Amino acid sequence: MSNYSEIFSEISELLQKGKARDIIGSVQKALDAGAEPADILQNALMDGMNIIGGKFKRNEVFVPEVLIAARAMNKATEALKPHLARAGVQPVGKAIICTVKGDLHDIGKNLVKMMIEGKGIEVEDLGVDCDTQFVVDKVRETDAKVLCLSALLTTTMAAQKDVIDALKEAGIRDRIKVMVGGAPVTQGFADEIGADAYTPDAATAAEVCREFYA
Ligand code: B1M
Repeated sequence: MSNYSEIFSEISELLQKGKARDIIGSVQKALDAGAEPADILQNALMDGMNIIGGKFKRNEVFVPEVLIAARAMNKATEALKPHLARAGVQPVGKAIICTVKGDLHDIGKNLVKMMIEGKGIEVEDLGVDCDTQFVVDKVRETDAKVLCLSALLTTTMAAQKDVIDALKEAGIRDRIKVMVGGAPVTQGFADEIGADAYTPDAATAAEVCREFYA
């Protein structure tokens, strides 16, 4: 049991309730009390995010609650970032995320991004309606290990295949793991287009993504 379990529980609960303003004060309180930044990230913030992720998966909380918790997580990690950098805590690796060409839906993508960040992975968000060649160029330019493609429309699912085909054509398919998801996407579709993983929700996406950095 950590010496800081009381303040860590307080931070975890504030995160779950999405109290973005209060959480910064509590993170500072933990730092002032001598808690290690990495310990705060792992045992307070990620703990809260994992609890919310589990509840979301079981339909015990819904999108608005997850979004406000994610916003609180963002605020708290921003406050913690300079201390983490000083303590030499490096992200475990990098991932890229985007919504594919022709598709403007980004709520699910943003949730997946937050959950993956909650696992200590740095995520470059390319946004929505991402041109296939733009995504391929990004993969070539960065050392990201995982590419996450979101599609919400039956008409834009095909663009996930386009990205995988274009990566093959560019000769860089084996450089990156491709994860696909979004409401119309299925495991069968993912297998058909040669994706490395399909996950139905943000919490599972983060779990599976983290496994690629083992
Ligand atoms: Co759109 N839309 N929409 N829409 N919209 C849907 C998707 C639709 C199902 C509604 C319906 O008809 N019942 C339908 C698609 C039908 C189909 O193709 N099967 C639809 C349509 C038709 C359209 C337009 C064409 C409407 C029109 O203009 N005629 C248009 C298309 C615009 C475009 O993209 N080019 C359009 C526009 C919009 C808005 C802009 C108004 C808005 C988007 C706002 C935004 O995202 N900023 C919108 C919305 C909000 C929806 C609904 C209502 C909600 C989507 C959402 O955010 N869900 C949606 C109906 C519905 O789903 N009930 C609908 C919440 C979100 C958390 O879930 O995105 O599924 P979701 O993400 C989940 C998982 O799928 C998964 O994790 C997330 C969290 O667990 N996941 C991944 C997502 N990406 C992942 C990636 C992964 C792994 C998991 O790994 C890489």
